[in-house]
Amino acid sequence: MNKELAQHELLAARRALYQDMQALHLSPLWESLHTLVPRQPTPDYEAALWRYEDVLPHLTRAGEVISAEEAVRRVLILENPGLKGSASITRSLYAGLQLILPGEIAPAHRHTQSALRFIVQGKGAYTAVDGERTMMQPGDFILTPAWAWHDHGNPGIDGSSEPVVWLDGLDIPTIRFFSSGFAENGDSASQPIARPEGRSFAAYGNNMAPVRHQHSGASSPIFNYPYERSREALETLRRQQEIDAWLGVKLRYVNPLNGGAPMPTIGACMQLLPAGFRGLPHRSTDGTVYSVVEGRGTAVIGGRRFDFAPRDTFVVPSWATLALEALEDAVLFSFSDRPVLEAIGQLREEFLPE
Ligand code: 1HN
Repeated sequence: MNKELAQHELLAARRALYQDMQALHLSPLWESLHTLVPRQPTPDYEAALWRYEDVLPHLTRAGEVISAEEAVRRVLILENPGLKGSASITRSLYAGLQLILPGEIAPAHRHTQSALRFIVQGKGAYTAVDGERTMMQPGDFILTPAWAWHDHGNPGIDGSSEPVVWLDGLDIPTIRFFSSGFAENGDSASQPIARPEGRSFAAYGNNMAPVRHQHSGASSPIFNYPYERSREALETLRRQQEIDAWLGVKLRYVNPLNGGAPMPTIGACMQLLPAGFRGLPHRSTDGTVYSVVEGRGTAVIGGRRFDFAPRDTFVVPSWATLALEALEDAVLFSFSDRPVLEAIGQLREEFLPE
């Protein structure tokens, strides 16, 4: 028998083996080893940008065709073009833009998925989390920790009211991965108020903590990190010339009780890029979602240019290089699964020379 024929028969025998194994749900590792253990991350989702200008008309139409009550949450999911049908913006995270119109209520419920809200437009809406309400202002970073009761409402302020839009970030795909999701609805649309507004921030938002009351739980006891404070911190630091060549001025939100991330599965940051900033490229294994608060500029993601403007959302995949450029002073909010990667020893980061 010649060598080629022998080879041909061997391949046929392999195919027959694979075929016969199928019914037993067995498959040969050696055919997929390299894909299973790549030399470096090969994310199956893409860099993408949603212009607020493009999304808003659809969100407005959604406001015309469905009430917040009927929808429960009136949200347009920002689905990664590489992950169609998955309701995911990265492999581990979900993002969506939520609209609540004047007078509407999004009813109380709770779930084991952790959520954040980043306020994009409008004033006069509140969110209630575990018995405490907070009014939401553009740029505020708000937490809904796992299993916390939460509802939203838009009563307006001083008789005037406007539509309010925010970016929701949830760890839905992570919880789906672990098949650990639970949810329940509240008894009433608005949960009972147990504490006056501002209690959590007064107790934990000033580099101090109550002496006798022990906060329990894996998430930060602060549930509204106001934009005013974050913006002022960035402004002070930039005036002192602490401009990082890769990140501009960048701060991460912390749980004041342990210095860690605000929630176990989601970390968040706010950064300022001074006008004219041309950042050096960097990459990390946490796929990251950005929301533009102020200023226009460009995110160069894996060599592709995405021009951004206020209220736009963009996503940077794991291990894709990101270089940020700002035409005007720009402020970017971002969130990612970084605390999970850190906890399991999977966070890698590189700051490249150019
Ligand atoms: C949710 O509870 C909210 O509370 C928003 O505003 C988006 C997406 C999926 C599941 C629950 C909210 C959500 C969500």
